[in-house]
Amino acid sequence: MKTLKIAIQKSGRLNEKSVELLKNCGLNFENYKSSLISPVSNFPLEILFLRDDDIPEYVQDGIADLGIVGENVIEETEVEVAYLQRLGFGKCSLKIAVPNNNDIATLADLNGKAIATTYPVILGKYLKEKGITSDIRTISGSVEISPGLGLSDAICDLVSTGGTLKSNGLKPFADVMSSEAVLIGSKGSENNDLIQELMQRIQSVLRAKE
Ligand code: PRT
Ligand code: ZN
Repeated sequence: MKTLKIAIQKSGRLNEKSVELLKNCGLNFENYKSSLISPVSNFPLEILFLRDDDIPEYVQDGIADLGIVGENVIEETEVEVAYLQRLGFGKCSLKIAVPNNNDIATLADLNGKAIATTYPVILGKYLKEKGITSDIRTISGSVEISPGLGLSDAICDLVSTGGTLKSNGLKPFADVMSSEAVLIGSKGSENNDLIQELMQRIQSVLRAKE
């Protein structure tokens, strides 16, 4: 039978929980930080360690059969993949936040305002749906310092505890999307017997945690 490939984050917020989940499924593999690919010794599976941003496309293109990644990354990259299972970790929400002292009171007040984000696709769709026209400024990181530097009037970024917003003098203003880590597969992958087997193991690990 063909060996499956699953792509997980190499390092970062989802790495540890992804590795833990696979190990709890009874899969034996080495988790060397230096290797990009690790064979599983007791299941026809290889684990690919990647930047999270690359995971949706690898799965869409069938280079990996499965992937574990945040819903926010899937939505932003606009790929066609099958959502197989919500995994209950990596929970956060994408929010618009504004400086504590500001004159933005309603969504309509964002018209004509500059919003800094690393999520221009999701934010663009959200604003369009609400009939708002803002100037979306795409930056690659440290979004929270942008209003303080005078680079934007608001931001749109992921929030979990809210501590980062607070320490940068910002407050949450609108919820754009909520997100958690999910198992995705290439289109049609639901029908593969090995994937079914793996999904059953994942589901029983998740049930045991409830
Ligand atoms: O290197 P690579 O590209 O793989 O990783 P990355 O740096 O792009 O992503 P990483 O590891 O930071 O996050 C991976 C995924 O974790 C995200 O895509 C989300 O699905 C999920 N996640 C959950 C979060 C957070 N919580 C989170 N709080 N991702 C980022 N943050 C950041 C946020 O951007 C902000 O800077 O944490 C800060 C806010 O946190 P609080 O707790 O202060 O609110
Ligand atoms: Zn990333």
